[in-house]
Amino acid sequence: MRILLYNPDNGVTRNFMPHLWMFLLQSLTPPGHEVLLIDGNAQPLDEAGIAQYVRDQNIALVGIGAMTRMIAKAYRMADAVRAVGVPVVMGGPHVTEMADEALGRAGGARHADAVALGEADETWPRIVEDAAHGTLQEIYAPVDEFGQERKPSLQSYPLIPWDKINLDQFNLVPKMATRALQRVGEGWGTFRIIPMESGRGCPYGCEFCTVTGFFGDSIRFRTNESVVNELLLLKAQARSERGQMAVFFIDDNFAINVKRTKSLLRDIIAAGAQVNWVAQISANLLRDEELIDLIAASGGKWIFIGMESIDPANLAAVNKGFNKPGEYAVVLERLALRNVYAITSFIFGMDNDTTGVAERTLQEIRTWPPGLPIFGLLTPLPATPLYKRLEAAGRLTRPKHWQEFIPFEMAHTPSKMTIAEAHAEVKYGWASSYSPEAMAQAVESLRDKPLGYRINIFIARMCFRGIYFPLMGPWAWTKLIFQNRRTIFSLVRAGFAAWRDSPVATAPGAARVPPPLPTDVTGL
Ligand code: B12
Ligand code: SF4
Repeated sequence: MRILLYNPDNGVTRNFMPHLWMFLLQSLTPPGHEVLLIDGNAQPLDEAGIAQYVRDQNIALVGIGAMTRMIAKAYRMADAVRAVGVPVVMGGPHVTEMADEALGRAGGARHADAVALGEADETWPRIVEDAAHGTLQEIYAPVDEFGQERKPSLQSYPLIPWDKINLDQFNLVPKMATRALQRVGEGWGTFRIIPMESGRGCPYGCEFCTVTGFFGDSIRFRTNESVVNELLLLKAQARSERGQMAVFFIDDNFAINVKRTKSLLRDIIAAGAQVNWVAQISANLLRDEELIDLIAASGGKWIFIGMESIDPANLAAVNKGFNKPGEYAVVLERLALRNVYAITSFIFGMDNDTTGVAERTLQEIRTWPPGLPIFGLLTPLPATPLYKRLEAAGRLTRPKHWQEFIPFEMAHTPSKMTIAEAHAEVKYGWASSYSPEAMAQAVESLRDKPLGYRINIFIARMCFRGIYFPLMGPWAWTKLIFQNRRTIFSLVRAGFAAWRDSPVATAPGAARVPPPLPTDVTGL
């Protein structure tokens, strides 16, 4: 049987990284079936396109996974597939919470023939076999023989054959530059960010988060050996194509068990399996200096920190009182000392927020080492404690906000400001943090660091800006480059100065050698 796994795009931004679930389920598919993957972020498709593809490729089962914000598109694509007579199974965080909606039991249209609830590692092989025999059930739940919910162990994690998967659609280097860049430094013909999990689960239960409900508070880890082997495979693959590979450890809280994280990082270092990596770690777990040393030594470059707010009252209200705004600066300084930087995520529209919250937050941010601040709005995702609280209080203005997804738009009324004011705060946060002046300031604040770090922060900022101000075409990029021409010029000038003073430039025949790209240019 030929199976298509499809992840819709969100219609706003392009994801820089493929979705792990597709590769994982592909690896867990029983033998005898062929699995094709389409990530809508890399290969955009519309309803007619997917219907045509399914017919042309003789697909017998389509699996669709989506977060809440992509679910409306996911349903439209599922409808198009079902209209050509091919069954659809859906999975992921949204349909796990809203299975009746997907199955048409909540008063609306039916979009899926079957729904996989929760983690599908153990149910997927059964789904495939049932589909092959024409006996697809409506609901697949991960339960044991007593009907109790069962969380898959990650101890026997499958090998994802990254070296055999065609990853062309996820190469971030433009095709036309591949040949030339293969010859630069260690090779930059390809650059991919690969999602990898080392563990699952987070017990903290922040009010707005789906994770504790979905993955449960049972924390599970892969073996160190399995993670290290996957890193070695990726490293070898990058070397063989004269390209670069970075890893995003998508664990919800990569250091949730600090002892285990340290042991993993030590094993990575011992095996020489370092690649540049990014991971999500909550600020309270970054108090440990030894952990930060190991992060830096094992290739860690960016740490995503869910700071959410600089107001302790806000944090307490969403059950995230373990975040201590007073220690944010110290944590960031400690990371920066080891040349590790932070993606700092903030939420506006929280119950204690008043107008001016963006500027107050920015005043703090400006005192920190440069990083990548991102701003969002408090969003009641289905089945979260936040959703239930707002629903009970009658504060949801768009209770089914996912049916008509509008980016950066609230679905409930904040307590101390209007919805429009909250939107204006987010806009202000992005515009001020990613203006040409702010970019120049971030680069300038690293003047004592090697050039690679300055280029790194600049490129990362240009890309992150695209989350709020989508950079969808060459014109948008040209305009952005023009606006930031002074910073770009200063970096190019510094690059040539460094090259001119280097021993390479003064060696005989040096004029024919292109300046090497500074190592760590992407930082990722
Ligand atoms: C990595 C990640 C991202 C990446 C992007 C995704 C990517 N390319 O991987 C980045 C950092 C960009 C990101 C951004 C956002 N994310 Co995010 N992200 C994650 C994270 C941490 C890991 C996802 C993952 O790969 N998990 C591991 C895999 C194995 O698990 P999984 O995807 O759930 O798949 C399993 C099952 O769900 C099931 N399954 C999934 N799909 C399918 C399909 C079929 C057919 C079947 C049978 C089974 C199945 O089987 C899999 C194996 O068990 C999750 C949290 C989490 N732990 O999952 C949040 C999470 C998915 N993100 C979330 C959110 C809210 C966002 C943002 C909206 C945040 C924001 N405010 O900006 C943005 C939006 C991004 C966008 N594209 O629009 C929420 C989604 C909640 C929801 N109800 O939709 C999550 C759950 C975190 C949370 N705090 O609640 N995210
Ligand atoms: S710490 Fe992060 S993953 Fe854990 S519950 Fe809170 S927001 Fe979710």
